Amino acid sequence: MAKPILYGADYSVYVRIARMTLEEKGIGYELVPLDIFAAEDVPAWYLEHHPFGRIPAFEHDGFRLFETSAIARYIDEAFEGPELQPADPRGRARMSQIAGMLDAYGYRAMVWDVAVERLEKAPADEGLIAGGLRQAETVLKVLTSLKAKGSWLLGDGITLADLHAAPIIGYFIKVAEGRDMLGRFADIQEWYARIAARPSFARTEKVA
Ligand SMILES: N[C@@H](CCC(=O)N[C@@H](CS)C(=O)NCC(=O)O)C(=O)O
Repeated sequence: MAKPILYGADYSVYVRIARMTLEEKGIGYELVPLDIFAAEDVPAWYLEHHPFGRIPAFEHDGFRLFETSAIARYIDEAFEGPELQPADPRGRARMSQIAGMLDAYGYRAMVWDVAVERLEKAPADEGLIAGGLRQAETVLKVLTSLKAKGSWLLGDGITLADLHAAPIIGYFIKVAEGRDMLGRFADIQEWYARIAARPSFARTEKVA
């Protein structure tokens, strides 16, 4: 089978979700650099891979995909390696719910409104940060309530839910407010320490 190709940049949390999935499956892949925030417009050729100009986009043997959850599922189902989705319908539904919740309510608030705003803006918009923190707190509360017993979000086996959550929370805790808040959610903090110790996490760390 041909090596899959991922288009994107190592700073992106969504690219990291897809890369962690490839790493956990033990699949070699090519990362084609695509800096979506470069001063120049998104190149026309890339819009054929992702018409909305976001990263990542994925390609395997001529099969093209965008949307990270779809990419992660394809990687899990099309390749040999450890299974990263629960076998039962309720576990799968929970997995999709967690990824969907993080996409809809977690990503913008935790990554952009809190972390990017604090790290990159001077002066930072404190109202935006405060709103982001309020939403982040709800996300962490819900994650705590949805977390199953066991090492991982859905129980004893690592799944795509863990791989979806780790890069988003990893970005959130780049800033003190994020670290302080995570510290108030002991179960999620312990889970995060566990996933941050995976080789897939270290191997997808942004190169400085
Ligand atoms: N729904 C998309 C979201 C991807 C996404 O938003 N990626 C960010 C980087 S982490 C991006 O490309 N942002 C560019 C922009 O907002 O213009 C997915 O699941 O892949």
